[in-house]
Amino acid sequence: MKLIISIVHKDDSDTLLKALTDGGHKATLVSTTGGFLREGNATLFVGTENDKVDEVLDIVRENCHKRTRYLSPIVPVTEPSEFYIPEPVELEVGGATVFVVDVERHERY
Ligand code: 2BA
Repeated sequence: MKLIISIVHKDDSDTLLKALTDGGHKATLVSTTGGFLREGNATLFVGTENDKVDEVLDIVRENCHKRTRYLSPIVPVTEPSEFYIPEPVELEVGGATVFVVDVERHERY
């Protein structure tokens, strides 16, 4: 058995959750925060049999989209602001950051 942990953009999370459950997969959605942007994202946990992993990854790939984010750098306090015009930095975020982890044991009580 595997645990598939997918970190996705929060705007994709409801569609992805629906696609997973419509496909017969069990899933848990958690609201999370990215450490770099400090913005809300979403993490989905799917526990599944080994032979279903590719099917789950296909659903994640089909329902998550890459986005471009522009980050405004903080003006250094040492720079006189009239001489320093900060250029926004372009970042490509998502579609999905996925970890596939071996499950040692799974119990339901
Ligand atoms: P954040 O940490 O907020 O990162 C958002 C985006 O910022 C990243 O997109 C990447 O494009 C950029 N970024 C992150 N750290 C950076 C750095 N040190 N220098 C320059 N740019 C950086 P993604 O790579 O698509 O990641 C999206 C979200 O997935 C991340 O949000 C984080 O919540 C999670 N994530 C990504 N890699 C991870 C990892 N190895 N472990 C745990 N979570 C991860």
